[in-house]
Amino acid sequence: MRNLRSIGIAAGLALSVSVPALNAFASEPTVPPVPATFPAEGKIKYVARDSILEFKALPEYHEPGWVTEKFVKAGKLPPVKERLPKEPLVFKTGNMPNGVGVYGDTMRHVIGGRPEGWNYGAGQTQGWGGIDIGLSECLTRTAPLFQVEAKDTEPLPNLAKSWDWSADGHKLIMHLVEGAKWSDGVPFNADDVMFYWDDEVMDPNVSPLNGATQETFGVGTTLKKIDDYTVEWTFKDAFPKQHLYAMAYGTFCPGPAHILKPQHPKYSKNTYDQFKNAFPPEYMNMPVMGAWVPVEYRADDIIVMRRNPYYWKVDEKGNQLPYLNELHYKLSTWADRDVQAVAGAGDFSNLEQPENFVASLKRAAEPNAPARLAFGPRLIGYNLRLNFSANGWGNPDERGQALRELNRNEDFRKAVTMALDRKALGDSLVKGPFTAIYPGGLSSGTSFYDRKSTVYYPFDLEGAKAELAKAGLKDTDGDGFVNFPAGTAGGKNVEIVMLVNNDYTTDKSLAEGVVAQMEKLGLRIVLNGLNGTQRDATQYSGRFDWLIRRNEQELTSVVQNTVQLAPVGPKTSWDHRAPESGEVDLMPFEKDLVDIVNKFVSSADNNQRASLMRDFQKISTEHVYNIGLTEYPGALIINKRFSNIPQGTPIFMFNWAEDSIVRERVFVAADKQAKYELFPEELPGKPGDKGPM
Ligand code: BQZ
Ligand code: CA
Repeated sequence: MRNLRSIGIAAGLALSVSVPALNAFASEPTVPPVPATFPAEGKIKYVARDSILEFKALPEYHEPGWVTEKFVKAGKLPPVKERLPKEPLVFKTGNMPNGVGVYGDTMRHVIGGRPEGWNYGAGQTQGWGGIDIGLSECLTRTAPLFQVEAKDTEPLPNLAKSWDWSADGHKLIMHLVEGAKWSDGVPFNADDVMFYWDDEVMDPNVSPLNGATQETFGVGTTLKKIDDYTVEWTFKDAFPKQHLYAMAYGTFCPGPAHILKPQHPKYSKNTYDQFKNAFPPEYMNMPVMGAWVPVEYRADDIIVMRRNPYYWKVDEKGNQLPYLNELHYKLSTWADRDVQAVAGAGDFSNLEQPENFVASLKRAAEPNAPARLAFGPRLIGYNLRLNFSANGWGNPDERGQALRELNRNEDFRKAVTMALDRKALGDSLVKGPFTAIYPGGLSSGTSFYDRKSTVYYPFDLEGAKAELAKAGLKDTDGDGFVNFPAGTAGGKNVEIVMLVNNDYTTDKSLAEGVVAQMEKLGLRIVLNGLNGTQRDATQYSGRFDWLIRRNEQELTSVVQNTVQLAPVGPKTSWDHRAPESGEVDLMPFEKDLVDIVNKFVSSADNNQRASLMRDFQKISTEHVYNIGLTEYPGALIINKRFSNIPQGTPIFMFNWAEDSIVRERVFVAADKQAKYELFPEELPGKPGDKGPM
């Protein structure tokens, strides 16, 4: 019989040596628990894609009476028929929940952002919350597709009224709406499309808001003008239908070339900075293709928009849209948007901060509540993202560089993810069935989600500490925080700067939760809280170690902003971009993710696409590519006086609800109209003029 003692010692040694290892796998990687159900109301009524809109000429057109009386008869505007395209975009009555509407009234938005200026194409924000969505009309439109079954969906026509693929699928001929005009009466045509493409997307010195680059539309893609109303895309892949989604909001919404071009450095003595800032918030009546035009701006108070007399969309009776004459954007906070909406002082909110769930639900449940509140799917999620660039993006100092090397160390990332108590994080926002364990990767609310393909490293603090030790970090000076190895960053405590958006209570709550939980692991986190605009600028320049960011469309719809799933190009990822060299230093598993995304984008086979996304989910969660914190449902809050709000509209999927409810066909019945208009019977003035006319 073998010497019992030696077995004992060996076993003992084995036990002692492998204790951390044993602990590390005390919690085997698994799949996330099935999330609790919650009171989601408003089942979506699914419709066929072509039942929503079409382009066609109608026998007659109409406009609000006061426009005819005060503007057309006074010779200030041509007759409405001349202000419309040959074949305007016609919203079909069958898809309008309450049918053809009437003119009048206002929608009062409240937003937490602030306008930098009107140069969307050069990367200026107008304050979010639906402003840029309303101003920007894009080649295609996807937000209303939430009501179309995933299998037969394809982006809707918009500024591009139709498109044809070449036989080999490498070319796409796109036909633009003919005869549409900017809100100042100047024709819209291919020159606007080409200015956006050549002088904003393709110009490396210009970064449009929402970050479109050449790779957004496929590596190597080109675009050229054929004639005033035709442009031609050329793609490396055959039939990459996916790119039609990238031609929707956020990434292909051309600005007015006749106003922008003269300020662009290629055509003027302006610097790129002067170009970007050529249209400050005070510049009124910026020409738009959208339904409303900015006519009044009072800093930290309000932006007022008036109906665009050249808007190129009508209802089936020929009534020129929009029905609503005026839009307000009260410049407040995101949390106040919820409060004002449920109280009836504002008209709209995406309830997306769980801290406000209970109070909002209570108020909306009262018999005389002014607003409807309806929860949608679990599509609001947060991720902790690590800066993976070790070749210079953001010019890190020695400490920052050492951190990025750590971020690239899988043992380090496993330590972080296993030290997160996601249940506690969710409960810190709101108790109840709303929040769910979210390991990272695709949102559980998207049709591409597959729980079995999602690797979840459960909360296990001891196991996490073992992983941290494996990553070579020890607390060498006994103060409770691990140190860099001697010779790296002076062997000082590892100190991680985490970038957070100060505009949201939720972002700050989660950040504080992460700081506290990382402290138990022995990692010292320092918060860098900035407002949304500064956070974006800091993030896009790579000046961060870690980042807490709410999920965007690539994780909630997959088909929108798809290239943001992985570093497909030098500037497509949220947390891994190229330095000046243009090279992204991809880690091996990232190369696999990039391959998968490129294959997904160039595939038209739905089964293959679903399988590719399962592969993506497996690889990205197994390698802890992004570290999920929590996810939960949002609720749409809309004042009850509005009609034509599609039932079950999600606050966020292909885009935000400001787009999905199709505001241009929302109306208020005559007997419910309120007197909120600040500029009744007035229209936008000339570009740059003060106020409406
Ligand atoms: C919705 C949205 C409309 C941006 C913004 C803001 C920016 C981000 C994000 C959301 C706000 C509202 O989100 O929170 O409910 O109204 O505007 O655009 O968070 O800071 O950069 O991606 O969409
Ligand atoms: Ca220490």
